[in-house]
Amino acid sequence: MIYVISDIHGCYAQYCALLEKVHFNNQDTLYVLGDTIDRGPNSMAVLQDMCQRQNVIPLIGDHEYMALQALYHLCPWVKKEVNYPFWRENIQSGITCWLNLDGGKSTYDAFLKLPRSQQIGILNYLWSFQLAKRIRVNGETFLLSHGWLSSFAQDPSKHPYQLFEERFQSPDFETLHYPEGILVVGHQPTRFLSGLDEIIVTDQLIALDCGAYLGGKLGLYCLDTKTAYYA
Ligand SMILES: [Mn+2]
Repeated sequence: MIYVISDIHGCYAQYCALLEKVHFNNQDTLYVLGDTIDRGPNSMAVLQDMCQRQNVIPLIGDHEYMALQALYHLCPWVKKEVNYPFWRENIQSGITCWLNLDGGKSTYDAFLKLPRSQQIGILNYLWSFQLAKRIRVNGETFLLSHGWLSSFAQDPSKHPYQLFEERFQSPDFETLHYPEGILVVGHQPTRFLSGLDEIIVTDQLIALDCGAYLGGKLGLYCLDTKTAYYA
């Protein structure tokens, strides 16, 4: 089975409960559509579980993007060890914002407690998260991304920085139209769209973020059976 989930935000217990609920095994694939970390209680445990599973495919969200930059600058010892290029020099306000407003402090504290070899492993793992993915399931095309995209096609003339930030817009459901397939996103809690902590499924869109870190639910959706699961 092919499953999608988003915005785990450190809610490790609910993440484990969902995998157990669907009897997730080596024959299955889980796409994680970003914002695995920050705000919730146990971000590092989520990452440490995901990175050990070959059949969990991570996509990047704005929280991984912020963490990559902030941790790179806050932890000078990692700079010699990690192999991702960093293009922003002056990000002090971004770091302050991540730590104080975006729930990065608990992620940072947990990161500092890891042995340095594991810190490097986590950063390289975060850097491996893909921007977006197009998959086919039972004859249907699904476009997976953390957030809204102006176009699903990647424009090679764009700076990498722009390519990242484009993925982190909130979907505009009024004007949504992707002829290439059904857009699957997180980022925007569904309670702010429908008033309910439930996965939204339409002809064109699947919105997954059921506000786990807000006291809502963590949602998991099976693209094969079109079934939603919650924890
Ligand atoms: Mn987000």
